[in-house]
Amino acid sequence: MRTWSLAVVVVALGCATEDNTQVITVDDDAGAAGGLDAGRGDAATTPTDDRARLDATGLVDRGTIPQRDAGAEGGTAGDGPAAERCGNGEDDDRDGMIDEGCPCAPGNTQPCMPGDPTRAGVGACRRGQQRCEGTGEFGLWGACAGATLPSAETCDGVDDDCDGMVDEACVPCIDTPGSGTPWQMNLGEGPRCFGRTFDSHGDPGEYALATIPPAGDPGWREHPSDTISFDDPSTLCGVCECRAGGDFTYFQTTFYVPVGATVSSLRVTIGTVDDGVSVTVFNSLYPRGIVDPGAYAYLGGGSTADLARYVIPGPNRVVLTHVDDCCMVRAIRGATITLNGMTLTRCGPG
Ligand SMILES: [Ca+2]
Ligand SMILES: [Ca+2]
Ligand SMILES: [Ca+2]
Ligand SMILES: [Ca+2]
Repeated sequence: MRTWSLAVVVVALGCATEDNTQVITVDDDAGAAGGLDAGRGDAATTPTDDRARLDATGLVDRGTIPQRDAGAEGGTAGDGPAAERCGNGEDDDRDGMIDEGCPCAPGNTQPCMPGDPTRAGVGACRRGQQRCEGTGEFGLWGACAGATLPSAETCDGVDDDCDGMVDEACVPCIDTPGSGTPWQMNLGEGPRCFGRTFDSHGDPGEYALATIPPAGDPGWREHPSDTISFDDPSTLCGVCECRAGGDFTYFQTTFYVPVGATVSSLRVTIGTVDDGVSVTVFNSLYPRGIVDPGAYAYLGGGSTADLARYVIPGPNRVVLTHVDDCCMVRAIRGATITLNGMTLTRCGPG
């Protein structure tokens, strides 16, 4: 890295003595190289090394390197590298060195930002600090340490590339923590009798005896079907009368909503269920979970009411509480979550 970076500067200086047009081209390359350095996180070590070598050869001539004809590039004047200015902690000429050649009082420090200074303070990007190195009356600015530079945008609620947009290009998708499948299943606590008999299968009152396991409960297991396919023998036969007891089985998934995305509708649809299911939404707004009055499906199947009002940016955990309230069938199949009319699928790579 040091050799390559130095080579660019030497080429720039060599051209500078011959042809101003060539200088413009090389200066742009140097700027791009500075960006790459920044991306790989080693920019902090480069400026000091290069600066020292340049100083030693007496080749520092900040007056000629930054020449630039913005008009010829079709760019807007002032949006590209300019002449290096002292004392601002910024790499004005984008040559990978900050305040190079600028005298300073040894021991002093200043905030600094490698690469594009306009990214500093935007999103995740933060300035670092550089120290004036040397002894005697004057020193030179050393490496910029501790800065947070732009990185590739990932869907995490942070503006990683510091362009002022959070999670741009991210779409809502299913991203269940610690699971290779969309759904996880938890068999819960087994059957219990209600002490009363409900009038209908999957009556909303039955779920009062259900206790949804926490997201990190060790009882969660990956469920192999993308849309749920559960069909086990009923545990209620001979234990509780029909609709007088229940065995609850839980299914959880988490979908992610990017900041800025509009959620106009959210429905959970159950293909078939015996005997019923309720849908609970958990997120930072509803850490204890919320069940809309329309968030039930009854014997047979069906869709919930629109649950969009409970959805927030970031992770949203959905738990299906399945109830078997009567011997002999105990099953649920074909569960999908539809957001803005589109069925949610797992988040793609990256
Ligand atoms: Ca510079
Ligand atoms: Ca500067
Ligand atoms: Ca992001
Ligand atoms: Ca961004």
